[in-house]
Amino acid sequence: MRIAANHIAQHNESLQAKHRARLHAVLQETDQAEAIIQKLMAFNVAIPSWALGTGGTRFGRFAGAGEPRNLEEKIEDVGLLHALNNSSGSISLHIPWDIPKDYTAIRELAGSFGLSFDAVNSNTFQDQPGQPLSYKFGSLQHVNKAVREQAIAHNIDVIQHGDALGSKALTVWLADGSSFPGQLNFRNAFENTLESLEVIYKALPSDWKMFVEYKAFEPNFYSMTVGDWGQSLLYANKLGPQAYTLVDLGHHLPNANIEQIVSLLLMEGKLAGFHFNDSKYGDDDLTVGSINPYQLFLIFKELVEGMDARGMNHATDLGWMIDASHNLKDPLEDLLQSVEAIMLAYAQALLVDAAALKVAQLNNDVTQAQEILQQAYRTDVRPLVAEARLRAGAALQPLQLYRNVAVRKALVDERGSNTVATGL
Ligand code: RM4
Ligand code: MN
Ligand code: MN
Repeated sequence: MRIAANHIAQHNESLQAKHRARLHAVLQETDQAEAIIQKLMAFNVAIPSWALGTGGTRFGRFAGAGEPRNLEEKIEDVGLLHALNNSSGSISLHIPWDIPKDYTAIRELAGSFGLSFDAVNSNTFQDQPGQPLSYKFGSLQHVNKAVREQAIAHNIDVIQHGDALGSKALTVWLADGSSFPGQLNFRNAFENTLESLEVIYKALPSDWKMFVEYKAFEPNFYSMTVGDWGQSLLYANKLGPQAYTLVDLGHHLPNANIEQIVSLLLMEGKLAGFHFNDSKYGDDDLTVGSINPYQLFLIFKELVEGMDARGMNHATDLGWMIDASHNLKDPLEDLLQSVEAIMLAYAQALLVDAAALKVAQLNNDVTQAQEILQQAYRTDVRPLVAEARLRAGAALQPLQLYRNVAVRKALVDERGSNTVATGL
């Protein structure tokens, strides 16, 4: 299904007057509006191929209706999102959940929706049917070299799939670790993992990056072999200039100061991948901005400041991706909400008066520093984000249009109500 351009135009027309009035109000708050709108128009967040179906929990999975049945339909779904918001212009594949059969046809299909392929993700946290050796006790860390070699070969295979599609990065997230004290030797697990990553690193095309993603716990509950940003940074530094740390917002221990982590990784030139989601307890993978939007804003403030300090391009120098998936909402509605939350936090961060904040910091004016941040956070930037969409030919209110044209019903009519997308 594709959303007809005239549907978008009609929708925008009907909301135009209200939008103008709202935009006018924000323009009174800042003289940066035009620059912010331009940056918002350039900004894109990749959609993970595994978030287009309803996610399960370990207790069950309640498939939604009209879920994409194959990679082609997943691309079509991301195309819908991108048509609605102009900010979802790429898709991130998880292998082997989504193995492309015909690269040229898949590239053409994606191109017809204005989409490209973001980082590819390897999967050595599950055993696949017919796989000779099990990952039950880890993959790249495994005590048995043959298991490590199998996991290395899989990662190299993933690079090849990604290369054929035009991806430029491999994300390695490992479930490796231990669930009981004494189960493994920490140093050996680290050394095996590093040695395995070194082989994969050597297989990277020269213009590729490797993202080493950390996670504090789950599925292992005593130790994770890439458990925090310090460990990820150790691997990335030892591997070389093409290796970086990836921050997934849900992968920290409770109350971690993620904005400080982001700031220091950027300072070291070692942050390159980002997974957005929200959580209250652990790796909850909830809709971005649904639990703690202020924290999201603070993280974006550090991202903007840290990227500017290094002269980085906000839109292209970091791999921005949503990594959320849950079992209640329509996945496409959920993703529209996540992208919106990201754009809002980004716009708020761009609104921060960096020069005034610097003065406040140099004067130890704590009250004023807080005022400056909250002034930006409390400004209603929704009209700026909507204006960026309007100018790009997307919808003023993506979710509203999605519902008005009954996208899900059309997908159910096309695909049926008993479809199950591959993924978690
Ligand atoms: C992990 C991690 C990875 C994602 C898998 C599905 O917790 O966030 O990025 O690929 O889940
Ligand atoms: Mn992740
Ligand atoms: Mn996760």
